[in-house]
Amino acid sequence: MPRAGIVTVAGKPNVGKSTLLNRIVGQKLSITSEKPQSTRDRIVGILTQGDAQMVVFDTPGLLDPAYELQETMRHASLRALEDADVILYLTDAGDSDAPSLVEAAALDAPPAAPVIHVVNKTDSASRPQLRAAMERWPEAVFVSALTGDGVKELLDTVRARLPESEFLYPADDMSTQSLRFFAAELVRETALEQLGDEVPYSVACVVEEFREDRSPIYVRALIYVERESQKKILIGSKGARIRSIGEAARKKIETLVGSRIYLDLWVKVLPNWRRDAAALERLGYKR
Ligand SMILES: Nc1nc2c(ncn2[C@@H]2O[C@H](COP(=O)(O)OP(=O)(O)OP(=O)(O)O)[C@@H](O)[C@H]2O)c(=O)[nH]1
Ligand SMILES: [Mg+2]
Repeated sequence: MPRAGIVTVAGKPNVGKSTLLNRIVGQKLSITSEKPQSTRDRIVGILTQGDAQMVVFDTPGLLDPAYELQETMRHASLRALEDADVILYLTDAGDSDAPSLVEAAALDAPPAAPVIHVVNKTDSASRPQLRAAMERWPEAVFVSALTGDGVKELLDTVRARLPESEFLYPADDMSTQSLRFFAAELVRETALEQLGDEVPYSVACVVEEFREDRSPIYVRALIYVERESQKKILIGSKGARIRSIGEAARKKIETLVGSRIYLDLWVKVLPNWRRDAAALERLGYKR
């Protein structure tokens, strides 16, 4: 009997969950950033190897929500924990004071699925930090999602915990989400990279048109910000910033899709969308 199941990657913001998802599926699917709170929704990546299939859920970093968008992010993370057959709880090797999953997620009771504690970023932690983490969590699996160190061993451990089941998706599927969705995420990632500290939190992106019947493929994307002043920053002097974001994002989308893209980018103001349930729904952040 083959094995198959949902593997949920959870943890506090910025511990490397999305980097690990990408490492596991061997493709850049989930956006990553040195800025926390880059993932806002559940991201699905599928790894099928031999007679085992892992449907990996990347999740938003666990935090105490301060506004509506963060509420929907927390909701997505909690639901992915409930749906899991196996949970990978990630912490940063540099943080040997990290809370447990139950504390980080403020859960009333431990989740039903088995939890594997994964200590990430072993490549950048100091020896004393690693020693402290190993003493505190002798059962943990130590990896570097960035270099791939320890990830094969982690996958062997996960495979052994998967339930016996037929595959949940066709063996060559990479995700359940659309290219349109990933294209929008790549535009948002590029905005995260190219903008200062504050504006990215106010950026959302939606692909309104994705026409594969044209060559190059025509993609029309809207970048939403919350204020007129942010729109000015995003566009930049004589449009320099938006052109630069567009060019870098186009290259990323071309790599993902494997063909040439024409990216038509627009910036719009949607006042205070992060705190507005109707606006969130329109932007695809569903409860
Ligand atoms: N040195 C090192 N850096 C890493 C590793 N894994 C992730 N990072 C870096 O840590 C930062 C955050 O990585 P992400 O994968 O975006 O983290 P995340 O947990 O998905 O973050 P949120 O989605 O914001 O919760 C990025 O700058 C990554 O390059 C690792 O194993 N080693
Ligand atoms: Mg992430």
